[in-house]
Amino acid sequence: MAGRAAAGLVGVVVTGASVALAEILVRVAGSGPGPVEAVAEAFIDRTPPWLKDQAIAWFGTGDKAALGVGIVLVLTVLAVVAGLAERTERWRGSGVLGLLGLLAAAATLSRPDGGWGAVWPVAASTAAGALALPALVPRPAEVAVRPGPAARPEPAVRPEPAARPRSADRPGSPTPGRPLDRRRLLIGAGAVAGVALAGATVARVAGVRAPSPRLALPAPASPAPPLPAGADLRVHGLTPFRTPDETFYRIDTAFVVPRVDPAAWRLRVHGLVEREVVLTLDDLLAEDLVEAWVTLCCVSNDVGGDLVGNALWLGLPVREVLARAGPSPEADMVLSRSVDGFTASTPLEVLTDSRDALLAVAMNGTELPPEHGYPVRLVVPGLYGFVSATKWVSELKVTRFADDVAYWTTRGWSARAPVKIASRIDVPRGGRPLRAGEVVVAGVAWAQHTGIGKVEVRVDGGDWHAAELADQVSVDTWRQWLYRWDAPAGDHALEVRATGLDGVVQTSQHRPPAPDGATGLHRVEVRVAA
Ligand SMILES: Nc1nc2c(c(=O)[nH]1)N[C@H]1C(S)=C(S)[C@@H](COP(=O)(O)O)O[C@H]1N2
Ligand SMILES: [Mo]
Repeated sequence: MAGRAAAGLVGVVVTGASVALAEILVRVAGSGPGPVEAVAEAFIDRTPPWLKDQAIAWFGTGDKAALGVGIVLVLTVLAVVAGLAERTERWRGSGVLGLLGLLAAAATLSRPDGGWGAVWPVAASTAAGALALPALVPRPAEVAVRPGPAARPEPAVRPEPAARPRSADRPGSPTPGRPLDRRRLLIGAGAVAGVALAGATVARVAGVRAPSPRLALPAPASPAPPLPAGADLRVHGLTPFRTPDETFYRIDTAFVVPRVDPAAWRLRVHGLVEREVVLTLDDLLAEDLVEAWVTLCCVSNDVGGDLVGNALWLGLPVREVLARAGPSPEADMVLSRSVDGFTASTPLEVLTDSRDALLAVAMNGTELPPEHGYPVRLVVPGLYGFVSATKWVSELKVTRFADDVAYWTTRGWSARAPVKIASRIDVPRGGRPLRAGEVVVAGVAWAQHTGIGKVEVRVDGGDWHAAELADQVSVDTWRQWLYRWDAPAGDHALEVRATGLDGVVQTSQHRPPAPDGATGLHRVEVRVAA
């Protein structure tokens, strides 16, 4: 029993040390994804849409942390299996580690920032782990058959087993010889593993936390008009008009946020164009930049959800860059690509009309935070993020919907996805009972690139009542709304619906996010005390 526990423990220590070693080697080599990152991202890329939706439903934007915990758990179980397998037969556990290494190598090969040159750290550390395992796992045969000072024939009658300790593997046993060496080795390996793991963690955290180089952001050639005083109704609990970077939702397939060197950043515009264009960051920053408020929204946002935010963006209109490249008449789509391989399909006409479709370099007055696309991302008013808002963008391919398919489209989501009109109740949000009398009902509504014309509230399925609207900033941003409700005691259901400036009324028909955005009315149940 103790032997098996020790074997399992050795399996975990050796596997952990091997993974940590690979992570350190990757960091030292300075290129490619670490094995954990590669496996996580390869897994994310192969996650079926229903599972992705379920993950977002369960964990929200904590889905990556959940995946990380899941990977560590699975790895730990397999490490114990490796230790136990090694105990039953030499090299069997090494085989398990080898399979794990192959899996990590395959994942590394499949990543856009991976490839053959990035595989050696995994290969080397897997080999080290596979060699260490047989040397460190205590095997029952070696424990039971300890060669004495001289070989003795087996006595016909075995001595009482309890008469002497059978195993020198026992804690505190002073018996010299192999088992003690093994324990020393084990302690040594544990120490190495601990140091390696700590090193890898420090490197990882330092890499993630290190501030991105500041950019010499120019003043906007076309600044956004000052915000009207009435753009924010300043109601307690109501989502502010401007979403601060720290609370702006984050959705992407990157397990580890890509770190892009601004000096090395290039945007390549190619495909069905008269001439290829390559832009450096200095080129981009030297242009006349436009500032615009744009509300960004995720297609996975369910009715009443919070995968939506509004920020002030600064960037170069995409149409300027496209005009320089000269799209061919047969082109109808731009496939934008990020350094991590993510792609989005955006209709060419949306990127060439007058709207503020930007190659953004700043968010709310400063550089983009790494998790929101530093140094450059796309922001396109009116389209869900998965078909427009490519972060860490590195390439614009002018093409046709008939010829190219984007990341999420190959996973069952639409190729085209304009944002659907939506409205949300922020206060009250249920829970604590309300006091009878005037209750402020308030929230936000959005219909990007159309604009919100009207918001209405109804109680218990009764008549619709017009809500007050905050000042409109642009047709590309959400609008706060407020309704003063004279609340009678009892249980009530509040519902909200919006109407666009084009007269289209938000539908009450409930549909899930896949394949092109949820519909239905947000409903909040409240209890009003007498
Ligand atoms: N490189 C990259 N860009 C991406 C994504 C991604 O997975 N990878 N996700 C898109 C999706 S689905 C959305 S909703 C927006 C979210 O942008 P945010 O994280 O800045 O809010 O980014 C888009 N850009
Ligand atoms: Mo999204």
